[in-house]
Amino acid sequence: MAIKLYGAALSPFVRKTRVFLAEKDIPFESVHVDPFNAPEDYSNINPLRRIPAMEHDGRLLADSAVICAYLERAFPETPALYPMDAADYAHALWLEKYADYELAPLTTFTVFRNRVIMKLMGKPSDEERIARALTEKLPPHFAYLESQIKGREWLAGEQFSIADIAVASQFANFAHGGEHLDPQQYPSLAAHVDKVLSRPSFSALLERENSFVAKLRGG
Ligand SMILES: N[C@@H](CCC(=O)N[C@@H](CS)C(=O)NCC(=O)O)C(=O)O
Repeated sequence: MAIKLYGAALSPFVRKTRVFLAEKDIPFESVHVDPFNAPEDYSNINPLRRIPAMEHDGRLLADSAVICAYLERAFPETPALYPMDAADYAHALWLEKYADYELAPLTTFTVFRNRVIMKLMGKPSDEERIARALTEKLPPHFAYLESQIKGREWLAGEQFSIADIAVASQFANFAHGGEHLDPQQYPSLAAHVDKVLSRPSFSALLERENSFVAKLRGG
């Protein structure tokens, strides 16, 4: 049975799963769900009412990390997006978690939410909160990630993986919020994020997202 992926453009977690599916060349149907206005019965699909959620072969799954882990096992004939080596595998999971739970509250739920979602809702952006994130909270995370990618081609192991997807997806929201990594301060990380976001799997999604966000932020 075809895969149904529930979610909306601009969510870093939905983008992560869409990129993951595209990299594996797995066909899927996108079902639009606005998490702030989801139908009542969406609770049957995800009891937390968050996006993304997925349906495959009568099974319902929620959470981008769970969905990607499932897809890796369910489609073993597609390119592997988790390293084989145990230590590299653990490191990929660590960096995915780091992106989802340490970067996301700042890059997405602070910068992006205030500059884009608040604007969509006709509400003011909390620029003080953004300034604190940019000057105090984000620099240690950027320095750590710079140390993880410096001198390497990929964040975990020797191949493109879930770690690269999860980290870059948060930086896409940071950019939608009008912020970018300083290439002088974080040269390896900035180059890596640009490289990952330029892959066809990301750029196909970002082309449409960028024009929507540019219109919204410009108008
Ligand atoms: N850990 C979850 C996070 C999902 C998440 O927070 N999605 C946001 C959209 S970016 C959402 O649905 N928010 C609505 C809510 O929390 O009520 C994942 O990786 O899927």
